[in-house]
Amino acid sequence: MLPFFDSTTLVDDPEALQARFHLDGYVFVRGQADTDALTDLRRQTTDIMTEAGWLDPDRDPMDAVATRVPTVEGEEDYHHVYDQIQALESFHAVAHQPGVTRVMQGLLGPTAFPHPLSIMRLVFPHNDDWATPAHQDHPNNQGTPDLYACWMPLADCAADAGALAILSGSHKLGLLPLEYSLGAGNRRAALDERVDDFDWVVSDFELGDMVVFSSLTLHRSLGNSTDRMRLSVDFRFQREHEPLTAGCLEPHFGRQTWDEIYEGWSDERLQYYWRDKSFPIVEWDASLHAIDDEQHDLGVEEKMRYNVARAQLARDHGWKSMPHIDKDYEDVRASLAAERETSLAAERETSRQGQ
Ligand SMILES: O=C(O)CCC(=O)C(=O)O
Repeated sequence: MLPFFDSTTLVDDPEALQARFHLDGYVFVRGQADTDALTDLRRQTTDIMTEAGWLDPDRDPMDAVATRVPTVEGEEDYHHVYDQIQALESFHAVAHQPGVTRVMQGLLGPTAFPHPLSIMRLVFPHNDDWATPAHQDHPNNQGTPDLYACWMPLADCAADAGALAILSGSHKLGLLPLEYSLGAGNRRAALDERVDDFDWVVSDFELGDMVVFSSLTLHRSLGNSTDRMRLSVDFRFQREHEPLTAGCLEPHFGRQTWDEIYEGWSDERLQYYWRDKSFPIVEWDASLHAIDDEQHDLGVEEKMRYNVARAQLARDHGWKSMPHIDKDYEDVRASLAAERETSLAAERETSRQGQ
């Protein structure tokens, strides 16, 4: 895979930065985010994970070495931890750091602001079936076409540690249809032969680096072949006075209210800050996110296979499993045993008739 084009030297030249963004559908810049703040956030995040028993107690928690079966968005084990992370002031504060604001205002102009919907990804190793598939953000977020995502890891993140890759120039393809996929969002873009005209690009990230991409740019995560979790944050920005869908103003997954999240925060400027801004709220169009029944059925099958593989992984490592994946494991084993019994009976009948 080719490396990112490095736009760090363009940060003080908004016109050149924007030109690069419009050419490639992304910019990658090094060393812009405050590394102390990111390290502090990583410490608080790994403390929560340690408390939940996710991490190897014999290793430095900051290494985030996982010792449990991978759990993913949508599962209670995941949300038990993620709900606590959602309430961290230091997490939401990253989107407002001066270094981040500088890049985002360079790209979007002086009214650029982050959506309060802030996302952290807790990506397990040994879990490449769940790597984020190639997709565009527009079907999820909708609203203004000039909605840009800013992705950064919470530690150095080599490409093979699950970094985010970009299909350079792919924003020019327009909006692509969707298919079911395992991985964050459960949707992938249906790629056609036109993508062969573009190159996937990625680089080893160092703490403080970020990649910013448009809501039509295809992006995906690479597999994580380390023993560490890949922890990263992604925030979405837009200009004032441009349309926005209501979901972008809610906490990720909507499991808590902002009042619950803000309990105990010290900086009031980070709370409800968007209420002073002006933008039209537009309907979220469910048809842009829909997949057909056949894709749904394929999804159920894929999820079942994934659960069986995870239940097997838990058994191989002696890790505690999760009831719903154990159930899929037992169901699949029972149906395989029944199939085997039926075919043995058929074989017995055939050989009896042949005697
Ligand atoms: O970090 C990931 O794996 C997914 C990130 C992503 O898809 C995004 O920021 O839009």
